Amino acid sequence: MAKQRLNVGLVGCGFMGRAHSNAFRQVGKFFDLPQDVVLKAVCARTEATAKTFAENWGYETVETDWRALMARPDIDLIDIATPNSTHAEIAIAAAKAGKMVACEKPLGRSVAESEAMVRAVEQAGVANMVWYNYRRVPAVTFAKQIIDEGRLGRIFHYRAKFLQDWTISSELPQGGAGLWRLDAAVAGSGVTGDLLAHCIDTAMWLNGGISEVSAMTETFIKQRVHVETGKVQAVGIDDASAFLARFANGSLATFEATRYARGHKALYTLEINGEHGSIAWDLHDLHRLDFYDHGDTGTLRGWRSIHITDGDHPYMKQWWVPGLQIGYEHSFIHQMADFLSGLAGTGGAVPSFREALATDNVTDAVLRSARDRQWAEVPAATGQSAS
Ligand code: SOE
Repeated sequence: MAKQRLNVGLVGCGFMGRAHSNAFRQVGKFFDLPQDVVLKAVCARTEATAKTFAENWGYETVETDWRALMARPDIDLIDIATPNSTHAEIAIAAAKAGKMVACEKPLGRSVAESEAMVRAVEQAGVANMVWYNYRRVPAVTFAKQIIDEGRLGRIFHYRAKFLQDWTISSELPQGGAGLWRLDAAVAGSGVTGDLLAHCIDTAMWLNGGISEVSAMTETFIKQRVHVETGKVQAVGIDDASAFLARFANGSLATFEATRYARGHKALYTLEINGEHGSIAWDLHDLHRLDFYDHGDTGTLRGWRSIHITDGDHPYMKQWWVPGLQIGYEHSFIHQMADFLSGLAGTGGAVPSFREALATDNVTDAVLRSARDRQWAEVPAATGQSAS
């Protein structure tokens, strides 16, 4: 039977535009899905950029204004891989045009933007997802299975860190390609929305909703030249952010993210301690899950490091033979595979816009708490999916 075609219109040609395009190209080759993903159009502000990108990845056509994609009947899914300040406008226009929407994280720059985006996709009834890709690293998905099977028992502690060091130099400007992450007007926030958002998404997926937080943030370099104005301007983002949290299930947590941890490039780690066992995971060794089972015979008890490369491990039978590893880019492919199988009603789930809003409610409470120097409540999370 001929497969349905799902025509993608990508907006944005940076790091995430490449990660998403790779997922679109690979997903149908490794997963048996009811749709064929077609790279229909790519949009960038300059034609030359769009054309070079289109030639490299195999997009059929190019646009230089994303609005043109909305008017095209041959586009089914709008994929947003642009800086945060453009997410809301593009997503809302896409929903109004009846397109499915996939959006890079975080959803909006603020809760208000994210709520408007949720309203738009829900009113239009269009499929939607946010690229919180780390859920789809097989070891992290396997951690979810272990927790859901009750192997850890009651959870007492959740600990997560996301450490980088790429903004330590005061010579680094703010604004422009990549460096828009340092410009609060474009990014919304600093490491809270960029890095902690990943940790929070994974945490709530694994351990349920977060009810309150107590945070501190710091901007170590308070002025930087702005690429667009050429002037030295105040830096409005948080360079580092750390918070204590209580989950709705009673467990306690600590979270930390920074771009000033010299020597760490992208060290995302998490550890969960429960009544019967613990698990730990580290992005630098992403194909391993460390597991401690208190039910083991006393003399043999100890942390085991499970190589998540067996055909029985999540997603792994789609890849190579047992023992051979996969990497970062595969998490995006898995997310696309789940999105497509979810569309076909065969299960699978992704973080929807509504779930991503729950993450934004936490990051918003983190920034509020840091500003007010007191505990902040998180509005009740709704819509966290079970898978
Ligand atoms: C920032 O350096 C960044 O690229 C984030 O924007 C991504 O979401 C994260 O996965 C890696 O780090």
